[in-house]
Amino acid sequence: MWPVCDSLRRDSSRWYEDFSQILCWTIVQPFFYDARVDLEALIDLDTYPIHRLDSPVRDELVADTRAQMNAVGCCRISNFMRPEAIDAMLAEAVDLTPQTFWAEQEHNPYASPKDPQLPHDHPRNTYQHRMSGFINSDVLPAASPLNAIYNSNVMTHFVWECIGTTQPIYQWADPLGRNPYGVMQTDHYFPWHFDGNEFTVSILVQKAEQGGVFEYVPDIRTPNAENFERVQHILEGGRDGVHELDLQPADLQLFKGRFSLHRVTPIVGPTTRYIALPTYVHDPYRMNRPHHAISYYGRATQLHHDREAVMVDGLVD
Ligand SMILES: O=C(O)CCC(=O)C(=O)O
Ligand SMILES: [Fe+2]
Repeated sequence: MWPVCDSLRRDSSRWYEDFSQILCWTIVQPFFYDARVDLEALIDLDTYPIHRLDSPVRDELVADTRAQMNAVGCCRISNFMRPEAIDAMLAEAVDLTPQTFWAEQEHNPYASPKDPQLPHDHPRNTYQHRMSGFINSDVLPAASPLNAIYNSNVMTHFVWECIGTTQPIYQWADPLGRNPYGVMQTDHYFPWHFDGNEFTVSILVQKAEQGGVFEYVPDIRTPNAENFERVQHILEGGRDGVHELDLQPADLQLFKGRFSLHRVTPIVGPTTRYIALPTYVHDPYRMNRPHHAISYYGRATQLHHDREAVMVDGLVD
């Protein structure tokens, strides 16, 4: 695969043999490589060479995803993952299912407490029934394929380019919500909400027989404007501006979860829907607010409480 490196290795002394790999990566290789992560085994790098900064295919891919993000606040890259990686993720998720935090509760789109100062039909006081689960990030084993994707700087950089932002993005500090698996079974429903983190990648691992469709309203709020009126319209069943994305296993989806109201429609049929959810943020220090962490992931850590007061934008949550 690397002709220059291979010829160096063939003719080399033992010392060179030992260090040629490092030299190849650090000197000869003209593009990114994250030495800790075997991306080749996880992502279809032949079709999507996200590690090759010099690749025109990568340039086109980034341009296409940015165009999708600009048009509809969301993008999809079909068959991004290798089938073997999806098999490994499914095996991991099934294995960890007994450790799922199942939530059956009412919550508003902001995962925040009620506000008695506001009218009862205000979006902050509009609670919808949620039944769904998360395999929290902190139960993933060290060798988890989902952790491998999330820990890849190549991946973070690629996501950043697809978003087309001038601000840096980071992997999230939140120990529970940073890269969980979402788990939904028969009749489960994940109602309209905003995420605490700005950007979410979704990798569908197993699709429900029917339902379990991701719906979203792109950029319904901005960092300084809640747009409660439009949010209320959607909560009351309005469909203005609602998009659907019928994600397929192995696709990658990227969306702006903090600014796009979104939900997952009820699951029909006996097949569990599993989805991997790596998240990205502009401020790597901040986490979900404790109320949000408790209602989504079952608990809040001391860190959630310590960082509760940090504000990253002008939004209520
Ligand atoms: O399951 C999905 O497709 C989206 C999940 C989601 O919105 C969330 O975990 O906040
Ligand atoms: Fe979400």
